[in-house]
Amino acid sequence: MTTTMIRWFLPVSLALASVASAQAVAPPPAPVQPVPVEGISARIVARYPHDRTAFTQGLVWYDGALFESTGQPGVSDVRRVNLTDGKVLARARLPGQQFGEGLAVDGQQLVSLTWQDGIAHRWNPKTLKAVGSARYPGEGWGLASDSQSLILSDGTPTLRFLDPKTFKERRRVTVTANGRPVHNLNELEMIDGKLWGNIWHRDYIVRIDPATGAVDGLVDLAPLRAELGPLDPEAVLNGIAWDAAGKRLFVTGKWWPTLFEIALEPVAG
Ligand SMILES: [Ca+2]
Repeated sequence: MTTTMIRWFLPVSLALASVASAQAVAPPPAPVQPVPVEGISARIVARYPHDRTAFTQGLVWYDGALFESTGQPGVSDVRRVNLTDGKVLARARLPGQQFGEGLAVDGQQLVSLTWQDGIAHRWNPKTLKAVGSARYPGEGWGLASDSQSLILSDGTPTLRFLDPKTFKERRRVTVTANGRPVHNLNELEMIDGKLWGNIWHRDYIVRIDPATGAVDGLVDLAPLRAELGPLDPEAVLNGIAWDAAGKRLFVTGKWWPTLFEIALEPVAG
């Protein structure tokens, strides 16, 4: 996978050449220093049942439990899930036709996005009762927290860092791999200071330096997808949750029958 997948990101020498030719009339841009992209493999540690009706948009581990947000109009929810059998222990429906999106932990509460409604909901994780909301411009796709800010993806290469209370934007970064913008960033997860993100309709996740937006790692999860057999074309990889206390990493996808615990290892060579 290493060569093929990393080649997909490979760059932009032509774009850089055209930038150079424009230097006669414009100040030179800051030099681009491509960051090497490490190939990472995923070893399957465990498989658990996953609700095949869950159009997974967000996945987090919090306080010893798995929480998931789902999309689609009229059926979107935020739910607490029993890891071992995949059963929904509790759920809160989103209002009306709101299309649920990413989910993150902020302090002792959960925060979930909506796709095009511009509304974020705040939840009590114990009761799954709504305890507040906030507005934001544009679309909402994935959400994660770095303990200071909420980090929002919207399908573009831009990540927005938001004040968790007001949802006011603090800063933004453009995610790039070898200098090339990375589109369709979706579900997110912070793990030990790095941000991990699904790429929508791709079988891999990327590791992002949240300070610069540079992708410095790539995990090929095609083998997980392959073992599930034929699925709906929209049943794509989407869902990363990190159990920091147990050092367990979970991934799943929209309408997937399985949630995987995986261990990441460098690709030899
Ligand atoms: Ca997540």
